[in-house]
Amino acid sequence: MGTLSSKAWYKRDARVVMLGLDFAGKSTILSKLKSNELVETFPTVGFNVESLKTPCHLPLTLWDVGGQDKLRASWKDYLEDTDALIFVLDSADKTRLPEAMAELEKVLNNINVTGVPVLLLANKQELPRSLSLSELQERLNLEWFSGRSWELRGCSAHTGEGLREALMALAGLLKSPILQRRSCISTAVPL
Ligand SMILES: Nc1nc2c(ncn2[C@@H]2O[C@H](COP(=O)(O)OP(=O)(O)OP(=O)(O)O)[C@@H](O)[C@H]2O)c(=O)[nH]1
Ligand SMILES: [Mg+2]
Repeated sequence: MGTLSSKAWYKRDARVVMLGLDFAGKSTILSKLKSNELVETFPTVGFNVESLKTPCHLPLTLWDVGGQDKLRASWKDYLEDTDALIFVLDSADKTRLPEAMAELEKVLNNINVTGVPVLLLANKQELPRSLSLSELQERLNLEWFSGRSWELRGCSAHTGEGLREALMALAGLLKSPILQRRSCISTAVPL
């Protein structure tokens, strides 16, 4: 295990991993955040990664990992040393919501993300058929989030709406809870 100081995000860019089912819009979000452009995407095989800054200038490295079923077994490989997780939901796809929730539960149960803050991004909010944040919240099991900071935010990678606010929320999530978690680890592990 590395030392506390080598892991502290404030000594390097925060490492943020973005997961979610295929077609949720992760890569579209990443491009929109990076260049403010709406690009045509292809299903991601492997990952994309970009360096970004939050509106309050917090530097971060954002990993966008492919979400197709056969790729999900590799999600765990990205979770070590992660400072925050973003889980993207397709708000307009009610049919696949149970699948998305099941994958979210699995990720949150991964030992490497114990206590790591989570931003749930309900994407595609501009579509008229999309579920509202309160409808989505009703379907979450709040027990999955015990012992960690989390937020549910809506956005649209197509219009860009909500993305700036999402980054602000992410910055807020990154600020203190992770330090608590790290100091818990440092006292629990004999030096
Ligand atoms: N209407 C709408 N469509 C979106 C939005 N964001 C992404 N999409 C579309 O959703 C489809 C999938 O987007 P991607 O960004 O490739 O999805 P992904 O989550 O990266 O998918 P994988 O790489 O397979 O995991 C594309 O056709 C996007 O244009 C949005 O906010 N609104
Ligand atoms: Mg992708």
